[in-house]
Amino acid sequence: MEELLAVSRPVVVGVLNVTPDSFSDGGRYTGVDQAVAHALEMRRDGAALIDIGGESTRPGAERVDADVECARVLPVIRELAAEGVPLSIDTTRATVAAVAVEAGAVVINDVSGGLADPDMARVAADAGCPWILMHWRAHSKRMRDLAVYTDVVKEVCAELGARVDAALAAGVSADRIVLDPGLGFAKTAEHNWRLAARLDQILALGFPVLVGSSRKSYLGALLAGPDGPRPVEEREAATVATTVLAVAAGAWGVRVHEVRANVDAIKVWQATRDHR
Ligand code: PMM
Repeated sequence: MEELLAVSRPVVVGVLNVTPDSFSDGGRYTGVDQAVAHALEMRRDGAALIDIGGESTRPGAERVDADVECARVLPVIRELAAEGVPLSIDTTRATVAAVAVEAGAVVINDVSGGLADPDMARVAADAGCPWILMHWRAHSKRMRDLAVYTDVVKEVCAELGARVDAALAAGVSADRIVLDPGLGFAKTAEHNWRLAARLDQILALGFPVLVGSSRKSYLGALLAGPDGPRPVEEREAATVATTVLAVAAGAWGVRVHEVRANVDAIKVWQATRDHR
């Protein structure tokens, strides 16, 4: 995992939701064989890490029990780990993170940044693996009500800083921490744009930064036509644009559904940078 955090930046993280209800790919990869095949395809396309999640975090989503989450992710993690695929487990539950790491996941991606489960910091410290701490305020049912900020950039930085302090106090080493502004989580479109525009402020906290903008609804709203928001599967070009802007701003990585287009775009940015 050293190379993921240190050398091979920017990292493209491929999304693998083994859920029936995620907003973009819900229901498409619920069978183990389909999920494994899709992950291997994303690896071939250049994903450095595959992020596997068994609980939808879309606004308004119902929670599922930990055993359902485990039953969804573990068989897929075991098969992919056996193939040598680097995996992160996208969960807010410490028990799920612990068994996922035992099954072969090498990164914990916690959209609550350790807030949802007080045991997560200990599990991350014990595992000694990279821990992605995302900015979050509440589970899906309540997050819309909490999208209230006076200065979103300042408040997200302060709240992420508090999560970092809690992680360090629990024994997580600083060089295992990755931060994420949590686009779409307790944020309006305006909040997402402000955060995307001021990634430098998140980077100034001193940790690698992951950005998850892929196909999110603020892109659908930006591209809306007379029939309403642009459908999820037609937000790819906009996603690629956000990827280029994020890596140019210094992001460590991007979390995306369509790996190939985003890897291609990063190559274009890298080639241009290398010819300066
Ligand atoms: N977004 C989603 C889920 N997990 N993890 C991180 N670190 N950052 C994100 O922005 C993020 C995430 C929701 O999107 P999905 O339903 O497409 O997975």
